[in-house]
Amino acid sequence: MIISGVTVEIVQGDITRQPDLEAIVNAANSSLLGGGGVDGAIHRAAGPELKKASAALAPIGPGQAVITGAFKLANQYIIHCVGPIYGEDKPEADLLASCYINALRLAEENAITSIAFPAISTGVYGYPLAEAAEVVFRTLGQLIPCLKSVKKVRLVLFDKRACDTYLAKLDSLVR
Ligand code: AR6
Repeated sequence: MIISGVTVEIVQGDITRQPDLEAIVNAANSSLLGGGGVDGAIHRAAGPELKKASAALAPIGPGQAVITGAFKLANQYIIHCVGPIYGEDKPEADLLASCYINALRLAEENAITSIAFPAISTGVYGYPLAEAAEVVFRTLGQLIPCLKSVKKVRLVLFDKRACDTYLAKLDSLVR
């Protein structure tokens, strides 16, 4: 799908295996020391140097984002976001939207042309996938016309159910 000259892709896959994109986004926690889920996969793939680089930028709160190199990964950058814990960090939708806003702001500041996002907060942090997808599409719809350097945004969903949920939500929003 192309919106205002920006390609938006929805794919099923692993965020650590997107070698054609300049930046990937991590769903981290405030310590930026690594963890489970996407965070664990990214830290394993990037190697121990990542922990040193990211921990030096900690702590960050829900909705905030910081950028590091990608070390052993094929990408150039990793943008670390902390999503809201559903039911705890409020207002959840605004904090989740801020992750996407701040990640894209950092991408623009670093002249990044392509970026992959996982479904932030929808694992350990418990954000219902369809609800998160609505926030993601609404936020991207507002931001994309303002992007200058970013030309490709890939939403990477780990399993088929997540991918189908995103596609169904998108379908319901554009109807
Ligand atoms: N590639 C893409 N998506 C993935 C991958 C992967 N390799 N692995 C999991 N997902 P989560 P959160 C999906 O829990 O909810 C960590 O411990 C997963 O199916 O990784 O923001 C951090 O350190 C889900 O849909 O992130 C924090 O403590 C989505 O990615 C906490 O978990 C997000 O799940 C953050 O929780």
